[in-house]
Amino acid sequence: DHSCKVLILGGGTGGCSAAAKFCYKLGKGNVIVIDPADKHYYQPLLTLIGAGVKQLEAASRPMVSVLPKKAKWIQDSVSKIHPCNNYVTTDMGLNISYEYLIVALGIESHFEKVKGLQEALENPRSGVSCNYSANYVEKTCENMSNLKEGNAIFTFPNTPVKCAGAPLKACYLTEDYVRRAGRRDKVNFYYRTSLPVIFSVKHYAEKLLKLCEKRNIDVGLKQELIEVNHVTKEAKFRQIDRPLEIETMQYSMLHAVPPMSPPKLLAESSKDLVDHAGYLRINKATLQHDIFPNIYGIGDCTNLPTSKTAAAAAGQVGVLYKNLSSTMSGKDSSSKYDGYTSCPLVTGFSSCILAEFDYDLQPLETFPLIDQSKEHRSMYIMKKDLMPFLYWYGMVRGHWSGPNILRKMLHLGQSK
Ligand code: FAD
Ligand code: UQ1
Repeated sequence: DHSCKVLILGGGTGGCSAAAKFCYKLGKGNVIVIDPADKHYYQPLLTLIGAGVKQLEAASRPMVSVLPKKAKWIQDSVSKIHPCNNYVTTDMGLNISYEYLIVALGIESHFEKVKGLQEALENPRSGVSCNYSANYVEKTCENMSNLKEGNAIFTFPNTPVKCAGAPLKACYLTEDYVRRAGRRDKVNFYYRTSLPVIFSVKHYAEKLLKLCEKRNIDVGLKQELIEVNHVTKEAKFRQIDRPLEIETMQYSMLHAVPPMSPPKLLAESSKDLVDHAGYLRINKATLQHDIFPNIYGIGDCTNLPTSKTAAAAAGQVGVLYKNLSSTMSGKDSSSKYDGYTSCPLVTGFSSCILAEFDYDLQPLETFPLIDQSKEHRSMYIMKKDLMPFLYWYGMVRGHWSGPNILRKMLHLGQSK
């Protein structure tokens, strides 16, 4: 069995970035990362892979090449955390003890919770796809090119999801594709979300709604996809407020986003680890666990009340590093996370609205000279070409903690 100073559960966006920072600080032999996956995914690229702009291979690299060389990688799944005794157990039966624990397990997708969805996704001619899975993302692109007439439907489930803009991006991109292909008048577009709003930040939501109006995308709020029948090509929706009202819609193309949930092992390990919904219970400013001071959390598996994105994890990793370092030397955590998150809302094949905001759902934008609530070609290029570079060469190597410093530099002499 193993023991280490810093144990990191999950080698995704948050876990890998945190591992890089602590390996610089502590050197070889002090950091262990546990993750069963062969590959590390840069998930934000999946939106563009679904649209056929990038190839699937560009979104992943072998886990071994992305994790820091000075970290020890144990390729296994964590099955239980023992927070009172400072060790974890894995599927293969290893016990790994730690002085400090960083939980970065991400969020789970549950396709099986929508009746018929799994079968529809597996069927190559169903017209159903999902950008959230490497297995089903390429079907989006195939379905787009097969979309000649009828209804194209895009859904958002009745749970928190990662990158809350991604379901809408899939809709905009498909609409742009069909328009460019000269078939726009033969296809009807429907965006169906469980949420009461199109986007949680009013400043951007207004623009996004106008865009839907202009492009003739029908927006339906508070509606949840509950069933897919890929033989009859029907999708069933339930009104969130009136659960007995079920609407059946015919589709030619369906982009379905699954309900998501926190990793079950958190709540199963100890009720003290999680909040009422099962997310890791950490302080929203310091990222330190509410009950266990030697545990920190980062990313999608936490209860931080902000939108779950890689950009948010970038904003968190610098704060986590400073505060856990303080904890290690017996000091109080003093660095504070402001809830920064960002969502590059791709609205077409050469346009993007860069939403950036904080815990209060107020815009917290990096670029002072442009109106970020409008569509820009520059923001599309940033999303497509600059961000992947910043991710692979900056973030996962421990050199990118979000645009905080950049924003302050660009705003020198301005009020915000
Ligand atoms: P992840 O990166 O998902 O990592 C979790 C890791 O935990 C995985 O490697 C997994 O294998 C591992 N794991 C799971 N269970 C176990 C276990 N039991 N034991 C050990 N390891 C385990 N973000 C943006 O900022 N901008 C975007 O434009 C954007 N677009 C997106 C589009 C799509 C389609 C998707 C799917 C996501 C998008 N995101 C975007 C969100 C972003 O990818 C996530 O928020 C980010 O990856 C969260 O990082 P994380 O470390 O919390 O989780
Ligand atoms: C960001 O930091 C980040 O994480 C690496 C993303 O995820 C891919 C983003 O999409 C964005 C927009 C940011 C913020 C960075 C800048 C330069 C505004």
